[in-house]
Amino acid sequence: MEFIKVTEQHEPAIALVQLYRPKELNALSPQLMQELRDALQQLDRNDAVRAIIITGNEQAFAAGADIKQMADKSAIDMLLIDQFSTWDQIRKVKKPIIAAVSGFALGGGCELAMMCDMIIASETAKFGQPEIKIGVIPGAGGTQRLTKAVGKAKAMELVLTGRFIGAEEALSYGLVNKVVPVEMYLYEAIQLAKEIVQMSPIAVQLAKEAVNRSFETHLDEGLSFERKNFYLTFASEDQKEGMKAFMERRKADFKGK
Ligand code: CO8
Repeated sequence: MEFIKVTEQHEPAIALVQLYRPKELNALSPQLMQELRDALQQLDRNDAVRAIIITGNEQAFAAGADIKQMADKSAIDMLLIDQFSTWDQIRKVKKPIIAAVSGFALGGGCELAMMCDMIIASETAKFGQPEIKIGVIPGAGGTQRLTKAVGKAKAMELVLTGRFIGAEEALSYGLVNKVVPVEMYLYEAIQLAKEIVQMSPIAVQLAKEAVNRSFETHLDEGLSFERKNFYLTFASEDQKEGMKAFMERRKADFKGK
């Protein structure tokens, strides 16, 4: 892989995926996105991995889709290149994904961070959907996920003006989970991942799926989906172990079965 660096055992059960196109501020070219998709799919299949962190570098998480590679394309070129199928495949990853964001998370970069399950931001992080400034609109979920995350008024403002917001402002809107000094953002993301990997991976997967379902459906259907996933946890050995450990006043040892 040229633009993605994967460290599978960064910490036990935690994989670190780094976007690595530093000179272009990690602009999300089709090749980078395909490599990211391949890396995430491999990690999703790897039983030793229970949580994934996606990060960039201090300067940029990602400054958006690669404008230079898109500039002269026609609508039909874009349709045929069909970059969004890669994004759709990434969306289907079952394991929890944390975005560790420092610097620019713009356009597709902001959309990629929002596609992750949680965002840890450094104080220097800047989020925005500046597509409007180059004559287009967000295309990888920005109008939908940003609106769901921060509400209509702010989403409309950010999408129509293209202005960036800092990490604290993003925190105040509920876009990110936590803001920490720049030297801590990766560490904080790892701490969060470490908590999650101690849980039953089956329950984590079913919970992630159920939370995500709330964005896609109305309450009745969402509750029914949640209930079925809840029942399903009772088919796992981890449920027996978790409840037994509670009664025996010890820490559960979840095997992912
Ligand atoms: N695409 C390609 N190259 C980029 C991008 C980008 N999005 N962003 C930065 N770069 C390159 C610059 O061209 C420059 O390279 P070079 O020196 O060879 O010209 C290098 O990265 C450094 O950038 P700057 O010199 O501009 O650095 P500054 O610190 O002055 O500015 C900014 C940083 C503010 C981040 C600025 O680079 C910028 O505004 N970038 C573009 C941000 C943007 O508009 N993003 C949205 C892109 S459109 C999009 O994401 C649509 C998503 C739709 C779905 C995706 C699937 C198709």
